[in-house]
Amino acid sequence: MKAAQDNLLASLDRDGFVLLGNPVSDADISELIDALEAVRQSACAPGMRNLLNRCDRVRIFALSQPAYDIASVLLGPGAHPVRAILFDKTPAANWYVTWHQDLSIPVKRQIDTPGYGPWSMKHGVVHVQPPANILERMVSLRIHLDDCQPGNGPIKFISGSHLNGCLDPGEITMYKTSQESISCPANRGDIIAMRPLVLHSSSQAQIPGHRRVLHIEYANAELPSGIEWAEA
Ligand SMILES: O=C(O)CCC(=O)C(=O)O
Repeated sequence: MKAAQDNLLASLDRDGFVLLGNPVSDADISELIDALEAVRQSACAPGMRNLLNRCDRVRIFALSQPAYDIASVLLGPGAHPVRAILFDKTPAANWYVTWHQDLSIPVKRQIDTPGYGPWSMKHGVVHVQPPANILERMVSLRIHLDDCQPGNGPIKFISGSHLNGCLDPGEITMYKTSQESISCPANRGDIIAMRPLVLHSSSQAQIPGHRRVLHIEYANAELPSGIEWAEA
């Protein structure tokens, strides 16, 4: 058990992502889908935000086995969920994302502090870009609610790109041109754990249908100067 946990953490630390095969039961996936579809307002949007607030089932899931245990293994005791987003690709919203790192965190209010910024507002929640050492104390779990095969626009990663902090556009280009990306298909019930700083992107789906991924971010870092984590 301890050896398996060490291996998981070693892969995440080396590559910036790791696939966990099928830790979520079919019953939990079905319940999540039902709860998410009940709060969904538009089939044309690429996803839904603020799900820790908007969907009780997501909040309960984020705080229970297996998700909470995995986050605790990867971040240590004190890990807590801070943001949950549903990403879906459908014929009506068949989007792609270019190579990027996830650089902003949700907080309760703006308190100007050296090293923190820019500040922004996303769907009514204050966000800020913290220093890299805060993002290094975070992990995102991508819970696959549908099979996501090569034709469904799976996420791609550039392995090891999380090891050099927040990258500028020149550094991102350097990674893109000098390193092969790794596409990460997954099945319903699988979880991909990723560091926010690993470069990731995804293409449009070639096969129409749902590609629902519940993305839950966990943190285990104190913020300075009275800045407080929000739950979004
Ligand atoms: O689900 C995807 O394809 C990528 C989503 C994304 O850009 C992100 O997690 O920041």
